[in-house]
Amino acid sequence: MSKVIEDCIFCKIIAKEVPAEIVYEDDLMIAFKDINPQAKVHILLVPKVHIPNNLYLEGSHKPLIGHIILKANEIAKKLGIAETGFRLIVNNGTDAGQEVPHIHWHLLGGEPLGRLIC
Ligand code: D5M
Repeated sequence: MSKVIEDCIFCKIIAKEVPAEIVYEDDLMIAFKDINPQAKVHILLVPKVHIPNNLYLEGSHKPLIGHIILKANEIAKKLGIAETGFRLIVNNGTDAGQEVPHIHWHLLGGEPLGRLIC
């Protein structure tokens, strides 16, 4: 069981203290529907360990990151958005608009998403 960080909404979802529409879960991560979807399909992929954002990742997290990125493919297939395409996004810090300081990957798809400048 991961340590619940007080006031972290994602830690509370992981601890089942706050409900969420979970689409996948294992020992390392959880995936659930975003409460404020920005696309037809909008899933958040969240490690169970509390890591605030990308800057806090360490070498020891490499297997965890690989696991989450590969699970994104599986979840995209399961939800029927793999063939038409999807986007994986991580917001880091204030300028990126990160609201929840527990690292997470946004998995977006199910409709044309528009083109990003970068
Ligand atoms: O994205 C944080 C995302 O987390 C944002 O799209 C809303 C979502 N969110 C916040 N609270 C919840 C709960 N309780 N359930 C599901 N989704 C939630 P960021 O990249 O930090 O801006």
